[in-house]
Amino acid sequence: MSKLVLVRDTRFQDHLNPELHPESPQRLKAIDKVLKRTQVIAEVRQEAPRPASEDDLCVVHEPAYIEHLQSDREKARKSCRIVPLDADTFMCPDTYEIARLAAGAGLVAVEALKNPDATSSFVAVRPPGHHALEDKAMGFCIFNNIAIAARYAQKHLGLKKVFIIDWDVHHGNGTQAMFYNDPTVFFVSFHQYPFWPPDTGWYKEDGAGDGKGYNLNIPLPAGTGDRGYLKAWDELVRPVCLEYGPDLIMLSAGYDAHQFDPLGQQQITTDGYALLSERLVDLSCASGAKVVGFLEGGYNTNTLSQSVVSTIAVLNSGKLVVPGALFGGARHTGDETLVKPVTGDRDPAQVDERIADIKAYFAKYWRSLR
Ligand code: X5A
Ligand code: ZN
Repeated sequence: MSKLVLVRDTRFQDHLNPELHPESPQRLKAIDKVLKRTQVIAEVRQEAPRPASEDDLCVVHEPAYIEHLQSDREKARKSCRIVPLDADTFMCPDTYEIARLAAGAGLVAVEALKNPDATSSFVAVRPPGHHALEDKAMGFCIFNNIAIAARYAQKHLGLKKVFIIDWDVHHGNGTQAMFYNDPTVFFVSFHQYPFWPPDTGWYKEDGAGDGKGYNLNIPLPAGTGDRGYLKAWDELVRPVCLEYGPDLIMLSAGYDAHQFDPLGQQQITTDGYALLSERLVDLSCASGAKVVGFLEGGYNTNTLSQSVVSTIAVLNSGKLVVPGALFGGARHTGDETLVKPVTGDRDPAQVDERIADIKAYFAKYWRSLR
């Protein structure tokens, strides 16, 4: 009885960054390996991706940007080289096609939710998407996969109100920018703050025009762990989401807030990601909206793969699946049958104060916070 549709493809391993770049094909190879070793692969339904059309992409991206990428693709092809799009983002000869396939995977995942048996879907793709702007590649991202799929869900499935939760350690600046004026897409981002990108993600960035109050940033200090994330979820995300009443919930699922991630300084455990995923199931049940997850960051291939598979297993079963039971001896936590007590934050008082400040600020928009 599988409730989750997984969209994956080995072609997503063909997007290459320069050597030693953290966003590597190994990330997806590791996820595939854990999906197989745990047998979770046999429990889910799989669908193949298809490339997004230029029209699909142009709903959120500038046509001139797409043309620019096409000329960069020619450059990469002629030189047989990896060409830079910005300081961190690169294009190999195959990247353009693969990035289109990654965006298209999201459309397949959204469409899969038409099936009454499917309550969720997940796209295990690269390149990631949440930093990509209308007219600019950024932070390892080329097309904004989740934004493209959100618009597609509204246009082709008649899902009017979309609630996006972004738990990648970096602020989802691209997604925020695309929906900043739009009350039909509510954007929530948890992120380490201050961090990268610089100068975005403060909670006073709360939307503009008709979209005022529909952009919720949850900037958390370095050292925040499971406790702080779960508390922010319970006190901010859950009430606001239920008051908003979405037709679809989308997740920018980055795993770089893990305690062993090389890029972030947050303290989420693999168990913490399982608990956050359980919260997502709860929100889906309570709101009646289905869930589609998109892989974003996460650069420790061991903890990335176990955390991603935990999310998939929890969404697929509709209840908490204990990572210790999934990974057994490969996860050495002592008692494998229990979720460990959640880890603390380095400075819980500072986290509590931040959550209280955000709650007080947002209470003017959402009565459930009063
Ligand atoms: C998708 C993602 C991180 C970019 C960091 C650039 N991007 N310094 O995690
Ligand atoms: Zn990230």
